[in-house]
Amino acid sequence: MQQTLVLLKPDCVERRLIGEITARFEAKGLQIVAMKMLRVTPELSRQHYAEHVEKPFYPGLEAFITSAPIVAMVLEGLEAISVVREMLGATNGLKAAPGTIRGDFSSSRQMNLVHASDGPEAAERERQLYFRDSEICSSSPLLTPVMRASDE
Ligand code: FUP
Repeated sequence: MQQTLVLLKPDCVERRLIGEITARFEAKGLQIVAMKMLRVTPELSRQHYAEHVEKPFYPGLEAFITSAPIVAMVLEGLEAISVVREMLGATNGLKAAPGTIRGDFSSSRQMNLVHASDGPEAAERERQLYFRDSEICSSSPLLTPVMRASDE
């Protein structure tokens, strides 16, 4: 079982796609174990995008991610990190395959609607940026036996 950190970015919130995109994750069988709306500060942006801070596109990225509220969530499921990344599609909405979230809803490299952790280390680091341990609400959903075999 894995957990991954997902952000519904300012464009997702402004375009009122929170419900539509969250519904895809739930329909897939991922469980929301933490969720909150917040405004990303410049300091949080620099921590979140630490690997990009020195890149030429960073100032525009920071202006965008701090421009309006976001929704942060932790999703839990089998292979959740790679499953969610596949559901998002390529970074640039113009290149993302149809059927993926970015492929279906985004035509932009910057305004690509959703962030998701790209590996186990990032997932743990990013989860701690947005949530305290006490905010994670793990449980055993009653639906699990009708969504996958017990040995999967
Ligand atoms: P991803 O892992 O798909 O979220 O993408 P990256 O880590 O490569 O990039 C982080 C964010 O920077 C992306 F959401 C889009 C943005 N970005 C730009 O705005 N311009 C660029 O040239 C590259 C990335």
